[in-house]
Amino acid sequence: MYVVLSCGRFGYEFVRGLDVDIKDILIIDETADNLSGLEKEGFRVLPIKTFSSDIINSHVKTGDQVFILGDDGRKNLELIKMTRELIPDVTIIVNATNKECEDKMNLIKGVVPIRISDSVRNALKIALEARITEKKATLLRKILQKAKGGTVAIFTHNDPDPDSIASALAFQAICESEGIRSKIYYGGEISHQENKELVRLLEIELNHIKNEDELSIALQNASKIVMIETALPSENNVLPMDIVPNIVLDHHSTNMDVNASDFADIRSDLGALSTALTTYLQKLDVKVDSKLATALLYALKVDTKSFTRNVSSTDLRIAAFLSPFADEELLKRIESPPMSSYTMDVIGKAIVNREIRDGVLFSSVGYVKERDALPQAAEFLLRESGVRVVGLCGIRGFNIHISARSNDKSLHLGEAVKRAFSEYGSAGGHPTSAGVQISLDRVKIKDKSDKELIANEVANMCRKIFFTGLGIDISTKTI
Ligand SMILES: [Mn+2]
Repeated sequence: MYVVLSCGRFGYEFVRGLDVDIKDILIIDETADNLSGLEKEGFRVLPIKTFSSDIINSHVKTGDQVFILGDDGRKNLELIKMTRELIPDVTIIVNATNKECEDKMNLIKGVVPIRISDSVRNALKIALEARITEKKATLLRKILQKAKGGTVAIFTHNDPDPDSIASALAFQAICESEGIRSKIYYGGEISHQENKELVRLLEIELNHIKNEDELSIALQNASKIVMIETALPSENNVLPMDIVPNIVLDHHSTNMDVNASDFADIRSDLGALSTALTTYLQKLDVKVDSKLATALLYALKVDTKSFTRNVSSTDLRIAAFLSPFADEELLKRIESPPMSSYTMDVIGKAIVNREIRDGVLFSSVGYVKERDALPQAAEFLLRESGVRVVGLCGIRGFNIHISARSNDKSLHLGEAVKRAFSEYGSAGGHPTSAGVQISLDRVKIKDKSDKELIANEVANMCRKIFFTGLGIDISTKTI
């Protein structure tokens, strides 16, 4: 049996939500008026004047599940005590109306306090959010209708990451469902192996803007300009500074004013922009196919570090929505892309040449044919136990490249590398990954045709700067 002692404002909804046969629920309350509705719905009710030991004794038995759902926390506490004295080992779920009551109730064994008011507030919040998204989605549809006949130009940020690629893809799907042509543009390059694999496996069509001419053609042909995961023209995107985009969608907060002529939605409450785009897809009834779902889910995973960082309840809800549509096999292949045999060779060389001092690993591989091999090898080297920072140096064309990786939380690798190398070339990056590029002219070598000599000189120079820059003493020999 389920016995409800006192119902309160939200208790009625709570009772209706219980996933049990309603004939097994008995509701006893001092407010008789409220009970008639429940009685009509088939619940067993018992209106009383006031709670007493007699009433509890004759209606509650050991083994019953007791709910105390009144609005008055102190009264609920008294009811707990009264019930407990008569039936010591009954479990009681109780409405803790405030923190003070909750703390007191938590001290009593077998009592589970809940904050019904918080649940209601959350439900209201979700309902309100849904309403706002619906309004925004309708507005977006209206705006896009005006772009019919032309091509919507969707711009991601430079070196697009999975979140911007998936979000752009979702925006394209919205355009498509409205019967509008669109093209996705990006500047910089698609760098990580995983990102390349995402684009390749899902056959995503992205247009690379390589120069001013290509940009002006793209802009001339655009009926609407959309910015995805980037909010300010010219900042980390190919758009000119003086342009006002029609639509801006981002999830990074910015101190600057976001300027959009038609529509802007900056969702800094979300872990990934893909979450926001998925809610638009839902509201606009756009079909989410397996390709799109896979891209969006992968983006969500990357941006939230597999749901461990910056993740909101909305992100989780959207992930749950996407996962049945996503292609698990494809997702796996994107996450661990195959390594080329060339990269394997570079890794082999990097392992042989490595030197480790105080958890800092430096290695050098001389001339490389594929630049991507360096970051992949650097990442691999970081897996060695005890290693916290990796610097891997290679030469490509007329430039020296260093890929650096770190798992040391007390270090900002990008800053460290910048301090060490900025006087030689360009250097910098993120807390856990960084890069350096130095022109070969900076290395003083007599015989410029002797590649082996050049590689040795470069390795010696970079080794010294790297170790010293990270505060490692290189005067002593290592074994
Ligand atoms: Mn993102």
